[in-house]
Amino acid sequence: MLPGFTPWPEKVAQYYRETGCWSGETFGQLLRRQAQSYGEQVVLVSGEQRITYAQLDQRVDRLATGLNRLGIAAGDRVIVQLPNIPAFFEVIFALFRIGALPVFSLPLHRRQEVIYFANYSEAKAYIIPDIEAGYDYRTLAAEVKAEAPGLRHIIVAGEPGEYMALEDLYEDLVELPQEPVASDVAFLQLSGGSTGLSKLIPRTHDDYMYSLRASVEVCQLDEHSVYLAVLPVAHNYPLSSPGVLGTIYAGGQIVLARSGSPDEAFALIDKEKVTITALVPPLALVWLEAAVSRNVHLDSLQVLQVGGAKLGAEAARRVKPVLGCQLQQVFGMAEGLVNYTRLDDPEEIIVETQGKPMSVYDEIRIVDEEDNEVEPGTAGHLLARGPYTIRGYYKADEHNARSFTSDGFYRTGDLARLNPAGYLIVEGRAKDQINRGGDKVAAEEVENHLLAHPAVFDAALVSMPDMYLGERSCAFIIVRSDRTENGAAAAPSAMELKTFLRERGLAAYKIPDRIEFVDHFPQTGVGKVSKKALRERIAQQSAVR
Ligand code: OOB
Repeated sequence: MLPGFTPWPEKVAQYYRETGCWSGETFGQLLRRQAQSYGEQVVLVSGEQRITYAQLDQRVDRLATGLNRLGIAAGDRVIVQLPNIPAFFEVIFALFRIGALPVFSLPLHRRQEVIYFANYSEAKAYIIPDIEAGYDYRTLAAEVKAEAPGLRHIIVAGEPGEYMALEDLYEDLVELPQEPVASDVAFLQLSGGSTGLSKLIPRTHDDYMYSLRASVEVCQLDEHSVYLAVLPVAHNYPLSSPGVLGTIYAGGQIVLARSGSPDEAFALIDKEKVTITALVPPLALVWLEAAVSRNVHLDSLQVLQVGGAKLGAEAARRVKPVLGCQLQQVFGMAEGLVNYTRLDDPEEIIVETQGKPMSVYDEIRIVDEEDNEVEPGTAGHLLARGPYTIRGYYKADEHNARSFTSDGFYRTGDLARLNPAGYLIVEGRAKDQINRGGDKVAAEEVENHLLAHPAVFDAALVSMPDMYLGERSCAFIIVRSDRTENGAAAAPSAMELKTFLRERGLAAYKIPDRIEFVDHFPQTGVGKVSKKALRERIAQQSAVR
């Protein structure tokens, strides 16, 4: 078993097996099975390229052979930072087949994030594209390699430069080592981070496969489904809710988009007869605007999923009349629990709630500060436990003690209430995180980077309301007194601080949208920084402007 992984207690695991939640199938086996059932059907469409299930299965075997020959073996961790291209699928399934673990990094991650994941996971290899969206990942890899001594291989999907070409690793299949078992950890997914840096989330074949099966059922996917992948596929939502892996589970077809722009997406929906896609709320707003102004109807589209952040009821109400498809709200987390509104739910439920747990085996509780259940219908802290919700982060004992109850419930950090029909309404957040239109920013992480600036005495990052993204971030800064006394020249400007963070190699979505200089922070009764007061202050200030 992977060191640093917290398994489900044996009795619980047995129960999930007996009830059939955990089927014992691995991802490597799933692809093999689908290649047998749907061999000649197209699984991936990327530009002009069309790849069938049988072709994908063969390419995966050949890549697994090459990766294995390179020395990547069962249990090894490999950072995968690939955009929505076929190589993403070949790489992850090849790793699954040899029992190596993808560590999912998002395309927007930069030096800080990748170095941290590489060292935290003790990754042996790092797989990148050459240039994507104008950014050269080989330059990033050089910087990462210098700070992550454990990285032995850098593999490039595309022009390799000084590194190794992924294409050269496809070899004739020789015998592969024994495949992993379904109770093994299949990969490490990223958390949004609530205190400090993101934690890694170990997901097993068993638990993740179950989440696919339940998602496919709720979302009614089958072999005729065509899923458009707009969001970066490494994220849990487009990966598995039901996402690209759910589509493979159902025998359907995946259409890969490189961006979420209506120009690209609408054309793909029309051309490939897409039936379902998934967006975050800001993108859904852009699509609604674009559909109205261009007077387009996305005829084949049956379901538009929106999740990752809260969708306003007003926007939710417009989806069906404007786009002509059913809206499905998705409230999930990489740690496990996923809630969906059902496709046949009444309009009010679909528009006003964030759905209900996808499985009857999900257990949720809404509690107060003392972990006592609140009165039905009142808001409280959402706790979750179940067959696909983790029991601990990877190698994070101290953090785990705070993030899980003694009886194994995950503390989601979300504030929610239940309506009488058992649907969740997200009311806010207790965790110190900013949800920037679906991109999660851990306040403490950004504060620590700000504190590294010689002129910064203290920093507090909070959310401020934003019409488009839902929330943006605002950093309140106290400048060192010697700086302010020495005159304006010595105190940094907001622009300088942003540049400082960017040059440190922090993902762009974590750079504060706004910076406010203050003399002191408001305090809570016990002398902590009152982020609530700071949030109220910036909300008022931005409303005045
Ligand atoms: C998804 O996963 P993560 O891990 O990036 O973020 C999880 C957090 C939740 O705890 C919650 O705070 C927020 O994102 N969230 C929502 C939401 N969906 C996610 N808040 C309000 N309304 C929603 N509909 O974001 C994710 C994973 C799987 C499926 C969907 C989303």
